[in-house]
Amino acid sequence: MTNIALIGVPTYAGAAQRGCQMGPEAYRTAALAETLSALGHVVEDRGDIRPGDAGGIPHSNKVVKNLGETVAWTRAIRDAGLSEAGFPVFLGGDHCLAAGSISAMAERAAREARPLFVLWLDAHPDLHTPATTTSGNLHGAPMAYVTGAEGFDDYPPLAARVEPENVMMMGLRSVDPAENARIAANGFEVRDMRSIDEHGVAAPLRAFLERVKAANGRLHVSLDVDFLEPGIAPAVGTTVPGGATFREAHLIMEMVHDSGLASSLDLVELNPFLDERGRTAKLMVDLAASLMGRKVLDRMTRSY
Ligand code: NNH
Ligand code: MN
Ligand code: MN
Ligand code: MN
Repeated sequence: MTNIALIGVPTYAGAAQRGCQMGPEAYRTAALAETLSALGHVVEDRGDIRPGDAGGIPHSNKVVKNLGETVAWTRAIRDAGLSEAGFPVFLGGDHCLAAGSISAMAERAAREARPLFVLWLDAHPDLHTPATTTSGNLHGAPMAYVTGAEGFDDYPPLAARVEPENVMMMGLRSVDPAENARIAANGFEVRDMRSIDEHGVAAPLRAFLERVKAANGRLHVSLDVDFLEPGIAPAVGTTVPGGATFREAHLIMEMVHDSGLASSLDLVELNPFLDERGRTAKLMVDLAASLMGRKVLDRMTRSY
């Protein structure tokens, strides 16, 4: 039994288009709390948080969009994460959310003198800085921030950074040149879609989980909807063909559950405006349920 806190983060500040701000309500409508409660967990819905004051940070510059707003969200999300004692599930909202959630979890881990590991499930590495982004969308930047890249002077200072070698990225298939350079220069463990196609998800994930365990680490899972094949998860503004299958995604969640190592989760980039009869929201809820212990024989209880 785990004490789970649902933290709604209705932001679209980092995304290219509106809609992600409806994500938390879509997860509630898809019965996330009830589904996790049925597994025997104690689930509390904290409701939605709000961004604080942007405090003089310009809203945008020539390239970067919604900078002040994103920074204000980052601070609010981090504070919300720091005040949780249990297992927080951050309901996005776009992936700029991870700047706050992961920095909070890294700080919590550091207080226990433990390292934070991150399992990053995404078509994209989100390794831009405000200086390298070409889209200007800050959902493309949280991983660079939490690993201590330069150029985030307007963001809250990091209490603890995540070591790039403690990050495993799975499912990458859309990487910009500046991000590629950052991957090459730092020690991120990358299992891109080519690698998954050749070797599957189980062996590399098992090895990663062993590393987390050996280091007595905490583990944060960040699940971007676009990790998944667009045919099964259409509700995201940045679909990329060739995504993870239903089977791969569930296997990852089940293996992480069996490891007993996960301590926090992001569900990000769901854009309910783009969904088909709630199927993506329901799939994300089912993946969260697999992460929290639902078994394979129980999971096919509804159709999408
Ligand atoms: N790298 C692109 C950008 O900076 C795409 C980022 N979009 C995402 N990331 N959805 O997960 O805009
Ligand atoms: Mn992302
Ligand atoms: Mn993505
Ligand atoms: Mn983008």
